[in-house]
Order: sequence, then structure tokens, then C-alpha cells
Amino acid sequence: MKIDQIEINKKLIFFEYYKKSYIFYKMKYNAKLIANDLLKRKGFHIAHNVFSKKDVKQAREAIIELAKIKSPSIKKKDALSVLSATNHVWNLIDKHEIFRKLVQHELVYDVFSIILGNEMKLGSFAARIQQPGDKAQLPHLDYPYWDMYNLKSFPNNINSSFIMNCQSNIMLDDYTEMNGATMVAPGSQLRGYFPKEDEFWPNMIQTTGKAGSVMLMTGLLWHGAGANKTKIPRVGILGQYLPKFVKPMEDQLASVDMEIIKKSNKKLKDLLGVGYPYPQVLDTAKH
Ligand SMILES: O=C(O)CCC(=O)C(=O)O
Ligand SMILES: [Fe+2]
Repeated sequence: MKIDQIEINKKLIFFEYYKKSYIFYKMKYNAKLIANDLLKRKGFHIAHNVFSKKDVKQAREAIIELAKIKSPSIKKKDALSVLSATNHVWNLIDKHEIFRKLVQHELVYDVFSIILGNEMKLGSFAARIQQPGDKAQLPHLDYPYWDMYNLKSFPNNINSSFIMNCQSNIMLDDYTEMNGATMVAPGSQLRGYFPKEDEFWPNMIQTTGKAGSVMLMTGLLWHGAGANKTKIPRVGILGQYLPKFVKPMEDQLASVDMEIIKKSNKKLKDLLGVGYPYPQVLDTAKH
């Protein structure tokens, strides 16, 4: 090989090296791989150190303040059995700029758009506080699957071949086995039926992580909050993302102040369902 050929080869090798490290730098995560984990493999993914310490602190403090505002009591028979109202602060999008920022994080957005389609909607963005002494939740599925124990009320042959809910669980505290890190049964999202306790507990693991991490899963994964055996509340934010055709659990356009919606960027407006045309009155005689 001639000397200049060797030089050229050296340069090419360096170029490849820099190209690879540039691509690696640009791709902090692989959304397709994470989506595949959620759909076909263990059913969840913990992304570590996604949110900054500053954002986590601001969000946690805002939630603790909001939780002090006592919401009007609800009749037991009206309350959803799993989604007890006492541990939630609902409608966070309306409450503070920090939540409008967290809900749009690009990792969550990229992964969930692969699974739900790029016109997905936000079904809910709510804080969930696992209070000291709170027992473990019973294993369940999330909306719209949450009452799938009543299988007859769902379409025949409902299964996991496509997904109607993705959940983000943002850890605003370190999630530990002691303070109630969310429990999951790996792989259970593929079963497509409501959890059976005797199949859940032997397979259960807890999704631990440092504050600022986020656990992603689909609503078909068998899961529930763990028991909080510490003296400090464990605070998280549950984001519910849905395909465009599933009716959102929180009525975003009625819950979020119109002034806030008007000032939002396009990504958030789309998530809230601004401009989504259905249902609408098509019968012109009714206009
Ligand atoms: O708080 C958690 O870790 C999970 C809560 C949950 O699954 C729910 O409320 O539906
Ligand atoms: Fe849940």
C-alpha cells in the first residue's frame, strides 16, 4: 500500500469514529427499542435521570402545596374503586407551568407516539401520593382497561395486539422498596386479561429508581403502587396517554383554563385535544 493510501485510510477510520460518537451523542435513547420493551418484552422501562433536580424539586413542592387544598368529599359509591381520590391531585396541566413542561418530555413523547400513533392524546396528568402507612394497591390495569374484570363490557377478543393506553410514572422522590415503588409483573401486558392475584404476587418486582427517573409502561401491564412503610410521602406523577380515538379520562378542555390552553405550544394543544373534531354535530338541521 502506498503511503498516501495509508493516510487516507487513517482519515476514513477517524471520520467513522467521529460520526459514530456524534450519532451516539444525538441519540440519548432509542425510542424504538424502548417501545419494543413495552409491547413485546418485559412491559416496562425505567429511564434514569431524565428530569433535572431543579424541575423535580419545583414539581414536588407544587404538588405538596396543592395536596393541602382539601377537595370536596366524594360519595364512596361514586369513587372509582382503584383510583381513590384521596391520594391524587388531578388536572396538573391547569396548575403550574412546570407540569406543562414535564408532560411534553421528548423521550416519553417519542416512545408513546410509536405505540399510540403521532396524534395521541393526554388522558390525564395527575400526582399520586403514596402516603406513609398506605398499603400496597391491588394489582390492576389502567384506564380504559381498568374495569376489564367486567369482560363483557369490552369488545370481543380484546387483546394486546395494539395498545390503548401508555402510562408515564415520573418519580419525584427516590422510589424504593420501602416507600412504595410501583409493583409490576414483567411480561403480564401480553396476557390481555385482568390481573389474578395468585399469578401476580409470585412474579411481582418493584420499579425502583432515583428521583428524576421515569417508569414507562402500557395500561395492560399488571401493576399497583407498593406499600409505603416509611414516614415520608412518596410523590409521583402519573401521565396517561391514549390513541386519538379513546375518550380521555380527564375532560382536558373543560378542566384546563382556556387562557392557559391559548398560550400553550402546538404540541401541548394537540395533546389536550384542541381541534380534534369528534364527536361533532354533522346534522346541519341541528346547527
Ligand atoms: O402510584 C403508583 O406508583 C401507581 C399508581 C397506580 O397505578 C394508579 O393509581 O393507577
Ligand atoms: Fe395504575
